[in-house]
Amino acid sequence: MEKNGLNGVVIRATSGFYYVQSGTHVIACKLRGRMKQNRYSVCVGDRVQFVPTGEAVGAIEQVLPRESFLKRPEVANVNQAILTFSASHPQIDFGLVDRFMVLAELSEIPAILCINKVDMANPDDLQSMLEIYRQMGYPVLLVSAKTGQGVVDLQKVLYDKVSVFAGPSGVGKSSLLNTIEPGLRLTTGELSQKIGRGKHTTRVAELLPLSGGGFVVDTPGFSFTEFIEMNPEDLRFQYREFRDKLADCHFSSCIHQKEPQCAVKAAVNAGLIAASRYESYSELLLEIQQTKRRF
Ligand SMILES: Nc1nc2c(ncn2[C@@H]2O[C@H](COP(=O)(O)OP(=O)(O)O)[C@@H](O)[C@H]2O)c(=O)[nH]1
Ligand SMILES: [Mg+2]
Ligand SMILES: [Zn+2]
Repeated sequence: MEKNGLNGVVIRATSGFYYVQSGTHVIACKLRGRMKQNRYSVCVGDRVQFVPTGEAVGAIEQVLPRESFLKRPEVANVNQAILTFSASHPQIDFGLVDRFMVLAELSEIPAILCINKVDMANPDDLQSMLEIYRQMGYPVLLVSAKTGQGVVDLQKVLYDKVSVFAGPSGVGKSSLLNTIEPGLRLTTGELSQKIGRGKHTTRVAELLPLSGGGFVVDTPGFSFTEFIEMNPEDLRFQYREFRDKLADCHFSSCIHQKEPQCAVKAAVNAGLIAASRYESYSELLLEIQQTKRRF
C-alpha cells in the first residue's frame, strides 16, 4: 500500500480516464503502469486507491475487492436495485417485474419494488399483487415524482448506498431522480427516448452522487441477455419463494413442469405460491429452453 494513497470510488470511465470521487473532490485518474495489464477489470463503482499527481489528477494504484458485480450495465459494488415501474402509463407488467427480479437475484443484489405515478391510478387496485412481493420479502414503495408522494421514503432507502434504477422506459426513473436531486438535471420524457435511440445508445453507466450521501445509477436501458446464458435448471433458484420447496420435490432436478410429486406445483395449488409467479416462471423457463435449442 502506497504511503500517500487516497481512497475513492470510480464514478465515471471514459477513454482511459477514471473519474474518482474522494470526499467532495473528483480526480481524473489514469492507471499506474503496472495496473494496465488488467485495465479492463476497473469499472464504475470500484473502490480504488490512488495517488495525486497534480491538480485534480492522479494515478490509480490499486482496486479494492468487489462486493458485487452487475454485468449489464457494468457496475461494481451495487448495494441494491430499485426496480421501478409505474401504476399507469405504462401499466405495470408483473411478468416483467419478475424478469427484473430474476436478474437481481442472479447478481445477488437486493431488490426494492418502486411503483411510480401513483397520482395517475388508484393504487388500491394494485395492493393484492404488491402484497405477493411484500410477503416474499421485497420492500414495496409507492411514489409519485409529480406530487412528491413517497419520495422521502425512497430517499431514505438510498442514503449512503449505491443504487441502480432499473425498469422499462417511460416509468419515470429519471423524473424520480430529478425530484430527489434536482441538480442532476437528467433528461426526461420523449426527449430522453429520442436520445436513447440516437447516437448515445451505448452510453455507459455512471455513478451519480447524492448530496445526502450515496450514489445512484440511472440505467440507460436493461438488456435481458443474461437469460441466454442461463441453464433452465438455474431459474428455479431465482424465484425466492420456490427455494424452500425444492427439497420436497420428488426429483432433485425437478423444474416444476410435468414431473410427478412436485412440491412447487402443490404449493401453487394450495395457494401458498402465487399462480402469477408460477406462470411467469413457466413462461421464462420455456423461453430459456427454446433459446438453448437454437444455439
Ligand atoms: N403523472 C406522472 N407522470 C410522471 C411521473 N413521473 C414521471 N412522469 C412522466 O413520465 C414520462 C417519462 O418519465 P421519465 O423520467 O423520462 O421516465 P424514464 O424513461 O423511466 O426515465 C415523462 O413525461 C414524465 O413527465 C409521475 O409520478 N406522475
Ligand atoms: Mg430516463
Ligand atoms: Zn418441482
